[in-house]
Amino acid sequence: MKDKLESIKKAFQEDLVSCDTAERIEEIRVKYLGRKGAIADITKNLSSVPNEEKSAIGKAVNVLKNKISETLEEKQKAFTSSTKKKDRIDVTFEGIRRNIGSIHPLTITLERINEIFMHLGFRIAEGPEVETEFNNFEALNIPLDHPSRDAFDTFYLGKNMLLRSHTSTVQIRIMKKKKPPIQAIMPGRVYRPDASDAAHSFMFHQVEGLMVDKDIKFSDLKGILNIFAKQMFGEDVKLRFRPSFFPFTEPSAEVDLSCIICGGKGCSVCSGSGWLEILGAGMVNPKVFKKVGYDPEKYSGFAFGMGVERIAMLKYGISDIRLFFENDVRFLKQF
Ligand code: 2U9
Repeated sequence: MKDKLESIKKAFQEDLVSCDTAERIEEIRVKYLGRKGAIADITKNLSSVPNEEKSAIGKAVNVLKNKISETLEEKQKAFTSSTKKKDRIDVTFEGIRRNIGSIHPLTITLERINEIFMHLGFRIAEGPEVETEFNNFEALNIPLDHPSRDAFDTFYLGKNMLLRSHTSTVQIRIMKKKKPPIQAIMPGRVYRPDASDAAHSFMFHQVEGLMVDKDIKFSDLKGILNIFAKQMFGEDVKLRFRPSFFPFTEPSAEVDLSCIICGGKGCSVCSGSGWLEILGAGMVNPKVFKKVGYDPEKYSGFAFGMGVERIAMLKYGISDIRLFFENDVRFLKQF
């Protein structure tokens, strides 16, 4: 009987090595402590043990039974706490909220501008931000002594190269390459070394537009810009064209929008005038056509330019341009 007890003890120790899952712990418990297990089997056979040995063997069986039971309980506890820590999934636990962000207000504005002009038949054209002096100034009839060509008003990069100060360079590139008809808008970043304040940034975004063909008139420009203003700011807005001067357009106009806050009556946003300046425009100067090899007797065209930040500031009531570039989530998440 003693030998049998020893062999049960040995078998149990061997089984413990593979005791690493909840199922295996239960299997071993049944094998040794179950109704038909090894301990039950040896207890049944106690009657055949001589009386003088019965008490000692009985005690040894109990000791082994308790040892097996304690060991399995410890294994069970260790296993439960390790699965709690690592592997268990608490389905009632609140999920991790991912910060998915939102579309930047300048992107929303730019995409809306693009969409309006695309529906009017304009294509979208892009070009490089590093440009030649010819494309940025000379081709646009901007003379050498013009203040915008001063080193304080343009980021020069080296001989004849600069960071474009408007996207008009893209119009020049298209016209140098392709004959009319042309109907396109040019969105993109532009650079001017202005000191930063609520209204100025050394980098901002423009959308310029160009339409060139036979018989393009100022009334075509007015029609297109009126549709744009109504689709961007609402059916009730009006435009006002004031005579102005730009070297690249003749005649030229600055274009005002009836105040979207007061409807034109006069308020603090429009400084009591009822109007907000939103863009510049005009008929392409014949001198510009000559620079790119177009015959100004044959073709005419209009052009316009607007600052995307200015449009977004008016649309959303934003009073400081720096907010667009500071990446403050408290600002950005409102759009
Ligand atoms: C070509 C010929 C003419 C584009 C034009 C303006 C008037 C204008 C400003 C608006 C606010 C620049 O962003 S802003 O500071 N733009 O007033 N832009 S006409 O005229 C062109 C462009 C290209 C070949």
